[in-house]
Amino acid sequence: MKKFPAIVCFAALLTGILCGCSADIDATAETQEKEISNLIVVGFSQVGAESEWRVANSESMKSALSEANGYELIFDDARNEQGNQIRAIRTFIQQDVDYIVFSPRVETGWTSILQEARDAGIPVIVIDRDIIVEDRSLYTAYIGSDFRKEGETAVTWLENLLKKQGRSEDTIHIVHIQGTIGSSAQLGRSAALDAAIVQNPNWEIVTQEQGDFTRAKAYEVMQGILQTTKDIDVVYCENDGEALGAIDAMQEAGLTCNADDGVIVISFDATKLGLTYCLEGKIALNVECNPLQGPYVADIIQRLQQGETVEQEKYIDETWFDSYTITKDMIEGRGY
Ligand code: GZL
Repeated sequence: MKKFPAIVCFAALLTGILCGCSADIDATAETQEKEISNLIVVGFSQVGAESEWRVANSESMKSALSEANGYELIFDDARNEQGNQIRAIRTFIQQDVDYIVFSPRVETGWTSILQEARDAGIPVIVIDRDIIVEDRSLYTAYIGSDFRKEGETAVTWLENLLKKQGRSEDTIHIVHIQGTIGSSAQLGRSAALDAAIVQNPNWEIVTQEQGDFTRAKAYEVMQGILQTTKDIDVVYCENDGEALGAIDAMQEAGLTCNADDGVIVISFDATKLGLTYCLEGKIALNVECNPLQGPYVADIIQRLQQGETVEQEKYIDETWFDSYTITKDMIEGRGY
């Protein structure tokens, strides 16, 4: 909310009450109460609650942008619909929040609503997944992951494992379960596998299915695949939820998921649940995708409040884990 000195607000409120103006005194009082509160009002449009990763991301934002830290956070769950995100952002504009933050479900379709935010003079911070807009001045900062790099980490690890196993010339049958189509996480992770297929002519994509980053959908599509073939060497899942769903279906069909003598399952996110499957050997490789972006967003807002300029793109450092080196302590020491 745009701020007025407290004494001015109080005087206006007192005048309104004394002259017995209409019923909008309550609204005036409430609005001015908020403005007197001096909290930084942040409207946050979250994609949904589709995965453990997403839940951790929401928790990170809520704890960083808490009232105790000087914020009023207006949190909206878009239930995995871009239209709901656009409506939420428009509402934030009408509420004249100080900042808009959103994790875009998909990369495109944001120009118009971001122009509305700019016309209203409200800075926008994009987190997690990236967006594609011609005019990058439409948003102030992006903080998230380099998804193509995550995918390249995965395919390089797979090339090295197959070399170690003496399978560099073997035909490798790969099932590819993609995340939400059009999201930068899916586009980056898929692009890395597509490029690796060109580099490794002995790698064969058995099928490419949409798992939408959920355990339930991946279980369903993997069940369908197993009706047609069990000649599978690798399952490349674009997040932990999908990996768990695919493993559920494969184990029900009698397949073993293991890097040495079973199906090699590759996953992304490195949530505690995903890393537990790694410790059990069911997930061979888990590439980290860090959801703890709340503190980064708070830092960006504080710097903007001080009139500083901030870097427009920031990728969070990330690592990877595999079933050969993961330990229980490593898992217990993690923040999500
Ligand atoms: C990646 C994030 C993805 C996660 C999934 O930054 O957008 O969305 O990999 C989540 O778990 O659903």
